[in-house]
Amino acid sequence: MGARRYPLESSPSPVNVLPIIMTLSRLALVAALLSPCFCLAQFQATIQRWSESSRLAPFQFPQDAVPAPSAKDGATQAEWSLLDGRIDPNSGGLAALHDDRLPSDPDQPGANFFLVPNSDGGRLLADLGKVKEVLSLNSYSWHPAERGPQVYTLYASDGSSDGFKPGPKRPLDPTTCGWRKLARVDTRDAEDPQGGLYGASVANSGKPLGRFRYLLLDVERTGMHPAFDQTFFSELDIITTDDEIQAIAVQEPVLFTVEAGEGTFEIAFDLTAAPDLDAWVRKSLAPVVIEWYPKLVAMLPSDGFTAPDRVTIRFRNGMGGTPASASGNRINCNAAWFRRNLEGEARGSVVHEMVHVVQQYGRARRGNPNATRTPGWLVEGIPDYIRWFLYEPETKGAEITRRNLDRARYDASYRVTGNFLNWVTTTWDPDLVRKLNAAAREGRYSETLWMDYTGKSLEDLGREWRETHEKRLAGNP
Ligand SMILES: [Ca+2]
Repeated sequence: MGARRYPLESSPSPVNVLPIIMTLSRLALVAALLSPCFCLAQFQATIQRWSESSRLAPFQFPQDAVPAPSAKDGATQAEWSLLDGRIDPNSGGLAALHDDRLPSDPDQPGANFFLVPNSDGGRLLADLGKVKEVLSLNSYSWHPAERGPQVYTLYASDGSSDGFKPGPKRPLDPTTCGWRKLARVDTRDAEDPQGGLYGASVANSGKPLGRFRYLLLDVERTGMHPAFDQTFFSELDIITTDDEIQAIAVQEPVLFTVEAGEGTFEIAFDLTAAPDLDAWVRKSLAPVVIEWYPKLVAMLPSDGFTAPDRVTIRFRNGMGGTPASASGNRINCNAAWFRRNLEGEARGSVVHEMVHVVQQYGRARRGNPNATRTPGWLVEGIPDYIRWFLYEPETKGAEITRRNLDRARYDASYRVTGNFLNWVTTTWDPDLVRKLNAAAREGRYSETLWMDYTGKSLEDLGREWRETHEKRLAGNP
């Protein structure tokens, strides 16, 4: 089994308050010193991140600078409440923060805590039930893109001081009502994309942070996306000297990794959920992927575009009726469906999903609000054209027959559109798919392109294509 780790950031990266102070202007510094609310964070946070594609033993960070998540820690039994903000109903709620369970997938809303889109974060309160000696607070998050990074300020209190307020809502500064500011955690960096596994640990070099009963997190949005930038918090641990913590059992992913394109690409097959498919993947699927991923990349170029060089093909349970899906550089394969179709459509479905990995049509809209949206029938038609007419033409899987002639519209998507694209390609423009793909990826798809490429409108092409099939089927009953 090949298995490799790719730490993006393996050394502790403390959030140091000093440089922040030094960048304040003189005026701001004076104002800050005059303000009774201004309070320096007392501790630094250690931050570690795994890139998305590593996904080896989730949340086990290099050299354990950030410890792996714990079970039966102080947070497990604490009483949690949300003082400000609204919990996203698609999330796992507050329970996901301290249930001693971890997501098994980079994009698993129900296994994380997060706030509603378009919101400015919120405040989380943990009541340990009594004053305990707190050693550290560790926060973990996991998301393929903008919802990975964490930004929050940590406060703590033993609840004993005069004027202590147990639930200070925004905009009240907790340090004015009996709280200490322990640290500010900000895992963002300039690197893009921001996806991955994040761990942050607020600790004091092995010594206690202090004796506290209450911990308060003022959580901010990450600012990485206009709406969807609320962190997917997977687990929060509060480590105290009272607790006999245990490790959360994490299954080591079973990975089989291959190189393609003379080392340009690396493709990892994640067989954790389907170790029984190991032999088939090695013998039957891997050779197809090694041959076809570089071919697809070469077939679908556009100016300045670099296709993902690391792809993960993961076999999963619980995908219902969906055979396979793709998101970013990840392909999910329905293990149950694959087991039934190993000698049938299994390999071709991976070819289809690999085309989606190369398409990356979402990119244009991220950088350009005026980018056009490519219609879904074409997004799905291109992979099926490549699959049925270039990868496995001998299977004749996208034929128009008497049975499906009634449904033969150019925009019927998947294999019907694939058949249409094949007809336009062979009849009018052999370079059609390459050009359509480049336009779609660059956010400039428009129906007029069909006229530009073939001299005929899309509707006319669709009608002629259908008539060709009608004539063929009439003359060949
Ligand atoms: Ca825990």
